[in-house]
Amino acid sequence: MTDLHDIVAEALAAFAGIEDADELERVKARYLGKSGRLTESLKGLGKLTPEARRDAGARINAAKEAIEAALAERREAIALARLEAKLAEESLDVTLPGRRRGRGAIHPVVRTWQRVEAIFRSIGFDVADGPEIETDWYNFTALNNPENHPARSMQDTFYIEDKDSTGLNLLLRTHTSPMQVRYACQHTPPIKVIAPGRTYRVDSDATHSPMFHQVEGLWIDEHISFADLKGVHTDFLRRFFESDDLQVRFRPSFFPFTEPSAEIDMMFPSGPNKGKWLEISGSGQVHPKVVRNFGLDPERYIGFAFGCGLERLTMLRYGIGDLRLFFDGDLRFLRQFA
Ligand code: 2U9
Repeated sequence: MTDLHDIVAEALAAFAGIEDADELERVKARYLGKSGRLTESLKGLGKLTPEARRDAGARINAAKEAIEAALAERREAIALARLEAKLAEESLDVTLPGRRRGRGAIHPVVRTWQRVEAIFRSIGFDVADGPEIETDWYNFTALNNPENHPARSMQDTFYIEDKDSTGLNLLLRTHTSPMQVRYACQHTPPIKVIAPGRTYRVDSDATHSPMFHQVEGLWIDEHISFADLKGVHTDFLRRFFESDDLQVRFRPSFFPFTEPSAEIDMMFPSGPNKGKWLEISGSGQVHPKVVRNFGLDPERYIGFAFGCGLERLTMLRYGIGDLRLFFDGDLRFLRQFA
């Protein structure tokens, strides 16, 4: 029994150098395990007298408690060291700037949309809004499109399979004109309104996208003329392109909803497009049949309308050569307008 002190001293010394929790448990087994040194000592107790056994038993227990206390202390020290190492590894640098949500930006076509609205509002035009899913009455019939017009075909127009509650065909509007039809049916002249928005056609190549944007204008009053349309449109283009010397010309054309109709061309006084006539809008006097569809007398009221692509306005303003850039979602392109 004299070696009990040695066993305890040896166990304490062995535990002291251990840094690893598994290694500590393995070394513990050497002293407290089934065939550990202390367990072996207990086995010798049977050969002793009852008094000697009680005395030796008490000393073995004291030795066991001393080893267990040292073990518990070491376990705690190892766990603490592990926690400290982990905390040091994961330490936060509170001086770093916080992570922010990326800041969005207005799409260049929407920028144009906003500019167009601001310019027309400043000269007394209201801005109409309306549904992108339309009936064929508002999109085609009210605008004097003949029943067999090719624009009505499935090749050119996206139709919706469902019909509306009154059985009318539904489609994605092919122009923003139906918004003006709705507006004109709900207001009395003088009517001065623009209708900007998304439009849809079955068309997709380098210069056409199945979804694109238009702005159309409508002015209905009693004593106005083509000169008023030309004045308003010229003023709009000069302000939009920030060029007082920009020139405008009208060329005869045809649209089912206007008669007479005209294409509007413009020419920059400087820059890469200097001296070139560029097509920018369509326009005309609103067809008498269309005026009648608003519930107005075409003998009394005269209307002027124009229509223009927002992508085209944006490309000419910023010198963009490819329409697809607007719809690819490439941030290298879009960031230039942020
Ligand atoms: C009503 C009556 C008439 C709007 C008009 C055009 C001519 C025109 C095109 C230009 C380029 C569309 O984006 S584009 O492809 N538009 O040429 N639009 S007159 O006429 C109207 C509108 C509403 C009630």
